[in-house]
Formats: sequence, structure tokens, C-alpha cells
Amino acid sequence: MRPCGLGKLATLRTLEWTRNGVRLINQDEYPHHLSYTLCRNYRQVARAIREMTVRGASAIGVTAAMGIALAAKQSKRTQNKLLMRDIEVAAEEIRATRPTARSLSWAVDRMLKQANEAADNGHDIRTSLVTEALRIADEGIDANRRLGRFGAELIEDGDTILTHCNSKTTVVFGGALEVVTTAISQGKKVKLVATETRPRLQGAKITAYEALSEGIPLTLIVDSAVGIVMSKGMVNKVIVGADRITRRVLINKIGTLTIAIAAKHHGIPFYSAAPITAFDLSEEADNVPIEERDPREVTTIAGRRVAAKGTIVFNPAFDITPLELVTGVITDRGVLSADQIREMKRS
Ligand code: RUB
Repeated sequence: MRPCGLGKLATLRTLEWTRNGVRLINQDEYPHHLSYTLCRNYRQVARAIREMTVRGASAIGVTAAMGIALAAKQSKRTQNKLLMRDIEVAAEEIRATRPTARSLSWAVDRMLKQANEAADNGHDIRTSLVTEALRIADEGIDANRRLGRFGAELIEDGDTILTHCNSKTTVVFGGALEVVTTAISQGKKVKLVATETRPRLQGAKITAYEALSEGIPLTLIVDSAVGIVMSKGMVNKVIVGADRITRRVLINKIGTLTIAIAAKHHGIPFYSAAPITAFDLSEEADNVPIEERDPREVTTIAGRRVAAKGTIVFNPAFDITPLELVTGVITDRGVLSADQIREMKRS
């Protein structure tokens, strides 16, 4: 491990396919250490997603794809039928790790489709899955670059933007932070206000560190300070990420709904930044399970118990915001209104 020094994090690869496995920056160690975890098999990939060594919707999608490629590469099966079975087992284990983010199940489905097509066409399944995982990673980078440019058009010189959790990880920068860094690269002066984002503190640990590293002025607040910050006029836009967008709702980190309601009350534009891969236009979209996490994330802080033993906890990782509270969703295909999303065709 080496200590994190301030530097340009925006170009650092949070995850990478290597000869020995999938290499991830352990974001849980921010801001104290820049440490890497090497997942040598798909089970380790699944664990890294479940335990949030790698996190953020876009990043876990790419990681899932690489995990499936790894499973194929390491399978000893010589018959395609048996190899496909190994791939499906790995794919379903990875799919189950975090059920809410659309990009994860989207990436799993795309990898399974690729494996089937390769088998049908007599191509080498292993090679074709590695190529597809790398393609998904590259497409994610490109999509987030485009999203950044569309979003930056909404940003005015002098804006102070409230963000929640940490929305940025494809492989390099993306999401809400991509919008901000693109606007800054265009010469606009932009400040951030970030929530600490209990219980996992992605805002305090990751967003604040990344902003500092990029030289973006940032003020950190506790989640419950959002109301006063808005009522004092300290922010004039909100940009958050998204784990899943349906025709009716935006699903994102717990606390997003409360922020959207407060933004509506104060007349502050509320945007989400997410690539099209976060969209779920299926009929079943609104029945997506909201991940509930370990109660200890709430009853302890930095490993120390703060709530009495026996305290009942409800710890959902995400909440659901109706799109009527969302001014626009910044995507790689432009900024979409709730009406446009409702009318979108399934591709
Ligand atoms: C992360 C979170 C992020 C979205 C979008 O939750 O809610 O806002 O995933 O992220 P967690 P990105 O930390 O529990 O994964 O824009 O990076 O895809």
C-alpha cells in the first residue's frame, strides 16, 4: 500500500483487466491509501462487488463483465456446452451481488448474449468474452465523455452544485463528476457541496478526496444539512448519479429522494447524470429489488458500536425518486426530460 497523495485521479483507472485477473482500486481505503485488489477468479470479483471494494453503478457493470470473462478464461471445459454452463453459473453469481444497479444486470446479459453468439458462430467463446468485456469498458468511457459534454452545457460560470454519494466511476471519471470537470475544463468556475452519505460515507471518503485531488473547491456537509444549505441559497443546482432509471422513477443512493423533495421546495434544478445503460424500460422495471445492507453499517461507525445492542435497523442502500422531481437526466444521448423518458422506445 502506498499513501494517497494529491494528484490527478480523473485519469486513474479504477479497474483494469490484467493477465492475472481483474485489478481494482480499493475505494473503501480512500482517502488514506491508494491500494489495489487483484481478483484472480470470478468468485473474488463477485465478492469485491458485494463488499463494495468496487462500487458505483457503471463501475460494477464493467467489473461484472470482466468477472464473466475471467470465469470463461479459467474454465477447464473443452466442450462448449459445459463451458457455457460454467459461464452461466458465474454470471448468475455475479448478477446476484448487487441487485439494484441496472448496469450490472445489463452487462451480465450482454456477456451471456455474446457467449451464445460466439458458440453459435463457431468462434472462440473465451477470446470473444474478453474482447466484449474490454469493449464494454471502452464504451463506458466514451459514453461518459459525451455525457460530460451534454451536462457541462447546463453549468453556468459561478455555479455551486450539490452532489450526493459518489457518481463518477466508469473506468476513469464519469457521471456527475464528469459533468463538473468538463465544465471546469471549459473555463467555468464551479464549486461543489457534497453530502457525507451515511452509512458508507462515499461522499466524505471518495467525492471529497477526488474533488481535492482535482482542485475543485468542495464543502462537505452531513446528509441532514441539505435543507439548510438550500434554504440559505448555498447551492443552485443538484447533480447526482443513478443506479437505475425507469419510465417513472430514478433509483439512486439512499437520501436522493429527500434531496429531490428539498430541491423542488426551494426551486433548485435537480439533475441526474447517467449513461443510457442505466435505463430500464422494461415492464418489470418498477419491481426492482432495493438492496438492503448489513445493519452494522448503521449501528457502528468506523468499527465502533454506537447504537445499543438489539436496536432494530432498516438499511436500504437506495431510494426511489419520482421523475416529476427530476429536472433532467444527463445522458450520453443528451439531456432527457421526464416526458421524453416516459416516451422512450426500448432498443
Ligand atoms: C453509488 C450510487 C451512485 C450511482 C451512480 O452507490 O448510488 O450514485 O451508483 O454512480 P454505491 P456512477 O456506492 O452503493 O454503489 O455515476 O459512478 O455510476
